[in-house]
Amino acid sequence: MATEKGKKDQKPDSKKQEELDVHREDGANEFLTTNQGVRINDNQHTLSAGDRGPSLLEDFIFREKMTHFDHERIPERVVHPRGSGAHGVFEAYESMEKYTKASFLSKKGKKTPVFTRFSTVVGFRGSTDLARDVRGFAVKFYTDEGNYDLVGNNMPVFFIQDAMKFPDLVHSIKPEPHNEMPQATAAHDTFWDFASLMPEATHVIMWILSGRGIPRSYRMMEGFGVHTFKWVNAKGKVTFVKYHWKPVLGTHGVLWDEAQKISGKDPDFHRRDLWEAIDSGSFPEWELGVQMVEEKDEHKFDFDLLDPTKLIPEELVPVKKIGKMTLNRNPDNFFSETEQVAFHPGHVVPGIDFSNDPLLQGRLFSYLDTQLIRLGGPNFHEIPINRPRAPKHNNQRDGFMRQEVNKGRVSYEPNSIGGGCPFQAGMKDGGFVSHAEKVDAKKIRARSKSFNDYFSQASMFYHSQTAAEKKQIISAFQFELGKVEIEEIRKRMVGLLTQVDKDLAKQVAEGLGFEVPRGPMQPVQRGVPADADPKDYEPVDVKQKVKTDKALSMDYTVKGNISTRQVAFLCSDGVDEKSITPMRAALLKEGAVVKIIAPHLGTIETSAGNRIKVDKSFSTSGSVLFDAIFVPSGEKSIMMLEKNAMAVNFINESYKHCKALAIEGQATKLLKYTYFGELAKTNDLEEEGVIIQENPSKKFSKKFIEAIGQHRFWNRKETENIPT
Ligand code: HDD
Repeated sequence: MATEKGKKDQKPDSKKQEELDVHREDGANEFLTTNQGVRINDNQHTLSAGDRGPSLLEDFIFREKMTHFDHERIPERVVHPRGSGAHGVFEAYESMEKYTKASFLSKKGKKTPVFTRFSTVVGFRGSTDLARDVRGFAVKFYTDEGNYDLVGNNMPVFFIQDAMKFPDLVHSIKPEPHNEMPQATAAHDTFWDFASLMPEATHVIMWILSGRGIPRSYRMMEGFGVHTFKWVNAKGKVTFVKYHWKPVLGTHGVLWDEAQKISGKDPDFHRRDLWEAIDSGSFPEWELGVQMVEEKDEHKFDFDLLDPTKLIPEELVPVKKIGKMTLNRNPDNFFSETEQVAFHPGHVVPGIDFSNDPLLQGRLFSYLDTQLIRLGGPNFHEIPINRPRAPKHNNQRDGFMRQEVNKGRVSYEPNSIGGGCPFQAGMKDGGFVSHAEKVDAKKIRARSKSFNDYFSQASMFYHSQTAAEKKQIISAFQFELGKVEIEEIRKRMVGLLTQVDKDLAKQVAEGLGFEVPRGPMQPVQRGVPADADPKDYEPVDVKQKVKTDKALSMDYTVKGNISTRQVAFLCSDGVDEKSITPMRAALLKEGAVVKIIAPHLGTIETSAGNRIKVDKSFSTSGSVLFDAIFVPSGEKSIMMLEKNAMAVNFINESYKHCKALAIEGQATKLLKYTYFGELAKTNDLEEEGVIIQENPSKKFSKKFIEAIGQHRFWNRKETENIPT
């Protein structure tokens, strides 16, 4: 629930918000009514013949209520059904007029309202946030020239090169059709069967099996437009662009063991995290960046700019930051806003155009089409969250649930009766004109051979990872392929991995209990058209200029900011106030969130006899829901915690998951129950984020804050052997 304080902190400062205000409904201090506005006297009983008799058909109040309820559900999105959204604002850093005539990018400081929805792809609406998956990152800009939707993901590349394969991809990754299992995961035979036959998917698979597939927070993930788009300036000059969203808090992930446990402890972890951050006034921010390529340079790369399985390494084309998005208001109603928002890559404004990426071209059909079934007809643009801020006038009429009351006799064009209105807009009046690209070609079903390099960027991605990141990818493959029942599929997939990195393939194979298949790869039965020459579809090995790109490693991200990081204080009765108070003050000053975790809810008594409120008990919480753990001093408190298996487990698990830990004063007695207690006797664990302090000192909290700012200590040794 939004606190009153939180609500006040949220900023309804945009024109779009004012427009939504007209539609917002609030029952506070009002009478309960029917949908026709008739006040209801009894909302407890149906109308019946006597108090023990049958119900009467004439009960219009019951029938209306029940009918509405019976029709409450709409189809969930065919992909990306589970998501969370928020309102916000985009502010341009500078004019980009030289490259695009899009008005929302035309002036430094220009503000445009936005609505952004993040999502997982595979799981149903009620599934868990921490599934290993791609995350959707869709932004609707309510610009003064109409709505512009940037419908991206948290990974810059996609599974397939042609939209024709999208239904196959989605069918393979969704729960299997005979028994609808498993939920929200790619770890099953049909997906890996498909992936092992579609070598073009290898690159994105490397991303999904890295920490990017299990983000710490929606607020801590990058976003990408994926395709190459076109920007067009007022003179008609084209620049190719790739979009990047860079989170101000950095890009961070969790461990797979942690992700699985979070899914049990709090399946709404990302949803709650986004909601609470906005509610508390810690507004999430992303900078929008673009990689720009002049039209004449379209063919200067080792890969095809139209191929959505390729990225442009930042080493080759740097990302220019052009603005910032701040999400500053939670929706008032999940269904009306987050569920009914309809994104479409075809919602563009003058100055933005499409490239010929065959995946993008197919998307331009799919999104409008899907809203027709999902939102029940052609008038979904009239739903408040979808309405443009820019004036809208045309001759489209009628259809289910039409809300607009169009005046006049005219609903056609040209007309003389309506004075020719509404008019077509010339370019100077902002009329959209498609980029006049010259196309002179035969009508064929084929793909350019420039798309046939399937592995070199997958290798670049893998080789750009740190040792700890590589380890995580290897175990992710062992897990995912370990869930596959048909051995031939596992082997075929490992065969593909040999093309990425021989050692990767070897280690994955070891975990699966077989040797890397020797000799040439088995013939790939991948999608080759019936009469085509399979040779035309053979992977080609292109030596990329860029072998590694540090932007691909999450270790390279922004660090040091602990704002909104969740810190658990493990306490019990008798906790030392002198230990808690300065640490809490220091953390709050940096914007962190402190939660008191104790054996029971209610309050605990400090050693000074004061009572402090407990936020969560051990049984309703868990270390996986926190970024860092502090165990304050206090003799009696520690005596109670050492007998509490959940408390000791909390500490061990945090250590296992490479989190910052601070242990002060008498709390050091707990060390003997931990898996790192012995190590701490001989080694200084500070470098690894474990701050142990016998006596209070000012530097203590500083060191802890610095450790939390590192996010995780992935190089901590032998953590996987810690049983929790
Ligand atoms: Fe898609 C939803 C992102 C390829 C067809 N897609 C959807 C959403 C996101 C993406 C973020 C959720 C939007 C929301 O929050 O409502 N999709 C992508 C990206 C892709 C991509 C980044 C590749 C670069 N998608 C893609 C293809 C097709 C679709 C190739 C079909 C040809 N996507 C859809 C859809 C969805 C959708 C079926 C389901 C719900 C919706 O559109 O509104 O039309």
